[in-house]
Amino acid sequence: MRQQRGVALVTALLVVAVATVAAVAMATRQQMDIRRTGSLLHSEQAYAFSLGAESWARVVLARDKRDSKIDTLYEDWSTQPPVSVVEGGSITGRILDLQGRFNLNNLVDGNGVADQDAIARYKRLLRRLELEESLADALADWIDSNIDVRFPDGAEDETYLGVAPPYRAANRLLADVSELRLVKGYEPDMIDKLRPFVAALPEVTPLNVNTASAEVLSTVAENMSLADGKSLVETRGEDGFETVAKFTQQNELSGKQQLTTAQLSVESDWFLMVSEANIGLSRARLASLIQRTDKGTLVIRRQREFREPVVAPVPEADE
Ligand SMILES: [Ca+2]
Ligand SMILES: [Ca+2]
Repeated sequence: MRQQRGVALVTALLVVAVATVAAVAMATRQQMDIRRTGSLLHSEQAYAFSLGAESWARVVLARDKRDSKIDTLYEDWSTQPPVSVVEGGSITGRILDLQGRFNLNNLVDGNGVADQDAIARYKRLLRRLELEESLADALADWIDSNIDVRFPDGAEDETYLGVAPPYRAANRLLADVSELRLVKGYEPDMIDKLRPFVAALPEVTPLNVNTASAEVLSTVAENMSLADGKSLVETRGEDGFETVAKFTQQNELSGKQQLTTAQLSVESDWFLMVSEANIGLSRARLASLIQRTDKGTLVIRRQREFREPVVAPVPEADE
């Protein structure tokens, strides 16, 4: 009898214990569901805000094209970042001009044939950044359509098929600067050093001398120094060069190798809108490659993972 009571008590305790565990598990799961749904909603909201920033960029760039013939770093699209507080968080971003950078895809012409002049310019940029010139030949081979190895530093399939895991040379335009990681000789620290000065645009583009950095400007002709580049930036000032001719007439360029005006410009068609939205604990980053044409602006590509800084120093105006 005593033993039976004992068993009944143990059974009752077990039932209570199981019921408690089940109740706690249900409550915890419900709470997690609520949290998960909340963070999912926040991340969707953050992405929507990033897309909003992209639309803002397209409007600002289209308006700028109507209002001005040249593009400088002191215009609204460059100086007015859309930093703003939105419901439940904030969004920040910036429009970058990619035509003020050396376009790595300029190493080949429209037919996939290497452009010796562009390769020479790229070598000067590599030297300026204290990187090995040999990186130029390797990249030209990676992009050019043929499979002939450039002398002395080129690399085609033979090189890449010999690594583990093996792969082949792309033999077409770079899709993104990060693709450099696959090219012979390019180490991550070198790519980071190059990153602020280069772009990988889907067509051959002229360099906008009104937005290019002193480093890049000092490579447009042979035998230029970084000081020449800095002095060109100073001369250009806030107003910029009105025409390419005004730029090529500058003292820093006189007597230097002839530049073709097709390689230079005073305006830009290719931009990158980078933004970051923070809502609750969720964050969305977005980089949109925008092409500006006479007919309007087009978003050519969107990336949610990228290395470009979202908040970079806006150029200081020289008084
Ligand atoms: Ca403009
Ligand atoms: Ca090739």
